[in-house]
Amino acid sequence: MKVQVCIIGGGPSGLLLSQLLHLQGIDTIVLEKYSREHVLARIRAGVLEHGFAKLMHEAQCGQRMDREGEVHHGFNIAHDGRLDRVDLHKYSSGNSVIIYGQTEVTRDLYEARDRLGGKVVHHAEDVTPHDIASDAPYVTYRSGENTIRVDCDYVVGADGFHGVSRKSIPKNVLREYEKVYPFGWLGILSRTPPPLSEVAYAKHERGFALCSMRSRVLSRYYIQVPSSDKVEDWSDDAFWAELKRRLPEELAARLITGPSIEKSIAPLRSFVAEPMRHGRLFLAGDAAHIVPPTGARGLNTAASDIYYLYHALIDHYRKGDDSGLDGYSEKALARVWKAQRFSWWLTMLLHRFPDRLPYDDRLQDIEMSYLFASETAKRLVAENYVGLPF
Ligand code: RFL
Ligand code: PHB
Repeated sequence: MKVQVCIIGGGPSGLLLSQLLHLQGIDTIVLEKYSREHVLARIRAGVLEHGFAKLMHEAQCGQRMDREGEVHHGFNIAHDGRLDRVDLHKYSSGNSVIIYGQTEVTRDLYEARDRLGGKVVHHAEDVTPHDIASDAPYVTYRSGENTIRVDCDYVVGADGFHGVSRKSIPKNVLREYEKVYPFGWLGILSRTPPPLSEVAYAKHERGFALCSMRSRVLSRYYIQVPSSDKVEDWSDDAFWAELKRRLPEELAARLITGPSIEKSIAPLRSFVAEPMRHGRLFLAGDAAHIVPPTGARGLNTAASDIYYLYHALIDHYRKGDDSGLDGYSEKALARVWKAQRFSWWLTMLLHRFPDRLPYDDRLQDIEMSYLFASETAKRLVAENYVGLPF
């Protein structure tokens, strides 16, 4: 089989790129290791930048997001028994974010791929890129007994943090930067109304907490837990009790609890791989970088990679201009590191670190009071939270 672009990974990055390229007449195939149901069962991002939403529209996938997503003009931070608000609209020149789950984004992309007859292979096993440093790369995968070869002009590695693409870049070329945090987020989804109309992050001496949502009737909550904790350690009752302890009284009193419909622990990690291109292989999204979820940047940063790559590939095929492809890694990484900085900063501000010094506690306190006393500080947070320009 021969395609122009072979995309490894059928998560949001891979599907979005294949849909955008297809609409421009560029032929792609998406190779996904798992089933569609498995991909759609992962509960992840909830907060989308307007730049991401624009790209979904360009991919002709924005209609349901417009109908069902909620535009939020601000978010809250609970600390020291009170609730403060960052007015995104005011401090980012009228911008906002959209609350629409990654599951729904992915579902819309799959449906769009179906409508256009896009090639998406599920259960693609042992996917392996070959000859990526040559002018004739190809990818092989196994389907049952058969090994299938896909010849292509370019390979895109959109196969997430644990994928194969990054690993196929020689070790002497790849530099990896990593910071692993000594805690994770235990998250639950519950069919209950959220306590506030906007997302609320909470800093508390027992640890971080987050009240988020997917809709007016579907809530998403997280609490910081030690890395050693297991999901089985936490009953729903224990989760709700701990969440309530970490929220200001007024907010805790508004919490409506119910059975969890999903419960999982996400480890917290910052990671960047450089460069994001080797020969004819381009990395995009979580395959190249991970942020702790605190700043809601992960999927949004994946979208900016896709934006740069999409335009670079159009320039290549339409105009024979390779400057976009040549500059991809540098351009994408410039924005990736800004997202890293913001996610790291918000993580440091809001979490309880097991090895902290009294000095660190005081710094955290002064950072928080400075944030809400300074118009400039609020502007910085708002500008990053709504997403820096692509
Ligand atoms: P994904 O979603 O991991 O998809 C990669 C796909 O590749 C497949 N795959 C393979 N396919 C073929 N061969 C192989 N060898 C393969 N290995 C893997 C996988 O099965 C999968 O389908 O990466 P992608 O597409 O780059 O998307 C990235 C996002 O998923 C991620 O950045 C976000 O979920 C991060 N994130 C958030 N981002 C935001 O922008 N806003 C948020 O509010 C937000 N909240 C979150 C988050 C991530 C979280 N977790 C669980 C880490 C909240 C949480 C709790
Ligand atoms: C979520 O709703 O899952 C969510 C919201 C904000 C974050 C991270 C996750 O920073």
